[in-house]
Amino acid sequence: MRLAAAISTLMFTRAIVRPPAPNFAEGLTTAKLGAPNYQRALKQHQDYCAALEQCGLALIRLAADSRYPDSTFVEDTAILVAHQVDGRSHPLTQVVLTRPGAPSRRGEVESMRSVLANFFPARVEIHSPGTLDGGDVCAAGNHFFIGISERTNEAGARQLADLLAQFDHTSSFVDIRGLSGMESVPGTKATGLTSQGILHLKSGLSYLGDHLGVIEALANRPEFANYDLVRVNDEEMHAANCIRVNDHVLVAAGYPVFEGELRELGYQTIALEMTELQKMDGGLSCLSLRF
Ligand code: CIR
Repeated sequence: MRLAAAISTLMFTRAIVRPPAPNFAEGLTTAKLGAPNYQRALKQHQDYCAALEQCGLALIRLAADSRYPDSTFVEDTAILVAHQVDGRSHPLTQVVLTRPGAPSRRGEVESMRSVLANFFPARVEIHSPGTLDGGDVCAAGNHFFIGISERTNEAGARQLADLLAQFDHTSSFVDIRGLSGMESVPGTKATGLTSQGILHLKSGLSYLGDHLGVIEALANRPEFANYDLVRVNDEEMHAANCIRVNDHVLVAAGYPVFEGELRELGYQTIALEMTELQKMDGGLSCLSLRF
């Protein structure tokens, strides 16, 4: 049996979200797509929130925080390591507060610490010299893929792996530094790319329940050999950052080949306009913390 088929999909009941602040355009970006339109970004975020609610989630809506222009990308600040009871996330879920690789984003963790304290009694954190962004952590059932990237260093990845082992979860590292060849792809609509490759592991990898969605540049990595893959072609690379939320998969609009393949495989998709968030290297996964 293929490994992925043996993994059950976690049912989520809640998500933490934070809208973009008015100075959203002052955040970090490598995408050369121009400045985002703030009103459109807000609308795209609202539509995203509505889609999460359509999937059955109750939202914990944080106030926009202009101290941190990238703070709408809440996923980067914490890793939620789920314990399941009857297929649902349980209060025993472990929380790992991250230490984002970009110094301008480190302060985002403090407010997340107090929000998460309302839900989870125990929290641990990544310490210096480790750095870790949530966007580099892809949970696939009880196994976690941890990207080593420009944001997540080996010390941070190792700290997380040790914590996961304490929580009875396994992990493997996927080094995405220097992933080459992407910028030369003609006509690519991909963002989330640095001059070396992808920004975060989940810019190129998603766990769908029965499959991994993965960009071509990562598809032959031995770490994924035991999984059923849905390959994302080079022109649609940005589509790889999609999220399975209960019975649906949220995908970025405008990537018909990938979305069509998901539908053929039986996934119910919800396509969402992401253009303004993509301009700041954002994708679907980074806009919420789901549990
Ligand atoms: C950053 O560069 O940190 C933000 N502008 C984008 C973060 C996107 N996060 C993610 O993919 N997990």
